[in-house]
Amino acid sequence: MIALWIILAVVVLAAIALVVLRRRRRSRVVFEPERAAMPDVLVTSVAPRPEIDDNPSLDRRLASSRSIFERVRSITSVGSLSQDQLDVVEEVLLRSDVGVATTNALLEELRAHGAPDGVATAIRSALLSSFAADRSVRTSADDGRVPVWLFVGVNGVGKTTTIGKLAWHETQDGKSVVLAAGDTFRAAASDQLQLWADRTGADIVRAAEGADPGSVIHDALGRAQARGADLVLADTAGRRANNTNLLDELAKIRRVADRGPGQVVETFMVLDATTGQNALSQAQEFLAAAEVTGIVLTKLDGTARGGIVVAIERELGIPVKFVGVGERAKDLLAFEPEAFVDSLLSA
Ligand SMILES: Nc1nc2c(ncn2[C@@H]2O[C@H](COP(=O)(O)OP(=O)(O)OP(=O)(O)O)[C@@H](O)[C@H]2O)c(=O)[nH]1
Ligand SMILES: [Mg+2]
Repeated sequence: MIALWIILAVVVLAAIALVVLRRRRRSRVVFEPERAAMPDVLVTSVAPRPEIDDNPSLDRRLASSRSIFERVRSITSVGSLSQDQLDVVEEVLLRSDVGVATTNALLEELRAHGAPDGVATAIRSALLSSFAADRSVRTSADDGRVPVWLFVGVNGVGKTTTIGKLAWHETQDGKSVVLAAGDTFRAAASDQLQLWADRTGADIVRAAEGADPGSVIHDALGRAQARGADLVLADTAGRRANNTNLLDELAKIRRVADRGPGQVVETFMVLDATTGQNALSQAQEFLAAAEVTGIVLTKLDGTARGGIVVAIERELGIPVKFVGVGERAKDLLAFEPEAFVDSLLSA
């Protein structure tokens, strides 16, 4: 009898469990929202193409740096300055990356003598006095040797792009140029330089990934001499397994480039302006390893705060010879302090 009751209870419980499970399953059904009807025509109108300004003015290229100086441009009073106005000048100059030394020198001058011709004029002469006089670029070597421009700098600063832009400028000028793909750290580096060679008609010497950069430079010099080329532009790697090797390697490349048919007439250290004061500390390391004769400051079109040009020249004592203001061939300018400072300070 008890066994009968137990069987009955089990049957009833099983029936209840079955009903509950079915309900649950039903409640888990996902209802997909109705799809929106597809439009008959996917693109109804074509947006107008953005206007491509082939040769934007310096003001437009330096827009980000110019905006920092806006507050001092708006101080139009002449004579002695109020403390508030001095504070504005200090803040703007520090924000612009000109550095503490230039900022303090100018503030002292403004406190002592005021700004008889206006603040913009006072800043203009303070900034211009920080620049070196000579920024000529050497294009010929001694005794009929092949002139070499060597490019050094950490990765990503714009060495290869700068070489491409200069190859364009020089070939436009009627020079025959050989590019030496001395960055053998990764294959893509040579491919990137090859694109510039194709674009500009410059000759290129390259080797497989991992090859000795010195031998690439050596071969490029041989090619340049055989063909009577006017200039060799030598790319280098921005990184190695560790940085000590990189600096050693640069010194070695330099020795090779300066031997036999070649003569290094310019060593350009390429710095990225958007890295601000970090660019300065980076530069110090390279200065020790390579005899740098000029700086190329790239990416001044970006979020850079143009004052870094002033700090670099003042603190490193090496002239900025070119500035990069974009990614295209035309976006490399010979650096002219007056035009640059006027662009920052003109209304
Ligand atoms: N906006 C802007 N971008 C630039 C400028 N110069 C270079 N670039 C960009 O910066 C990036 C890095 O440039 P690269 O020329 O490859 O730099 P690199 O020093 O050769 O780098 P590694 O070969 O890695 O050592 C690229 O996307 C360039 O297009 C410039 O003046 N303005
Ligand atoms: Mg490169």
